Amino acid sequence: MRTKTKLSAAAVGLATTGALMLSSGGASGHGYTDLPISRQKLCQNGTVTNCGAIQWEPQSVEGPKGFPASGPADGQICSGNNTRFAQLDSPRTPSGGAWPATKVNGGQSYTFRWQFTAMHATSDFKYYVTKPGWNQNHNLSRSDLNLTPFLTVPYGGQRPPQTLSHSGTLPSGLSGRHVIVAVWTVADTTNAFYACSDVTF
Ligand SMILES: [Cu+2]
Repeated sequence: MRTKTKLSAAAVGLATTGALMLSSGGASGHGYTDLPISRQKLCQNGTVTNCGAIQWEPQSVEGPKGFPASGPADGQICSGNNTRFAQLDSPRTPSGGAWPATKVNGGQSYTFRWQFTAMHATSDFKYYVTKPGWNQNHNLSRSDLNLTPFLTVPYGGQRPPQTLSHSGTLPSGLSGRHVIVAVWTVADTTNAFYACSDVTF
């Protein structure tokens, strides 16, 4: 009897989870990068404060796919076109400082990492980086970026594990502060997830 009660409780729990998934469209929010650490993760872990709603849902930076030909508008790339996450687009944190930056070495291998709360069927992962002399004083735009990804990881429509790491070589010839834009393109929706990480070469 005791076991049966537990099973029933578990079944109710699953049903509730399913209902929540459906009510949020089933694809609203579900992954971010933590290596190098992304702006949304810095907000979530409290390193950067007063970020607004993103601090509760770093996995929710979901926007239209197809970057750079389509995708989020210039100035809204880091928020994936979500105005409620506009804090992520600003070159300054909500308290006015520079975004904390991860030290990286150009020309060397780096292991990028994603954390997923929903493992969507995936087309690929692509990584972009800002160009030498990019404008650090405005919201990130296509004109700031090398629009050819320095790393593409095809995923063939598979679902990733909860934590996914892959290695790639960081571009050489960059120095000082830059932004890496990671894009996770979902195979079976019109969307992708965006994560901006501040780095120092
Ligand atoms: Cu999702």
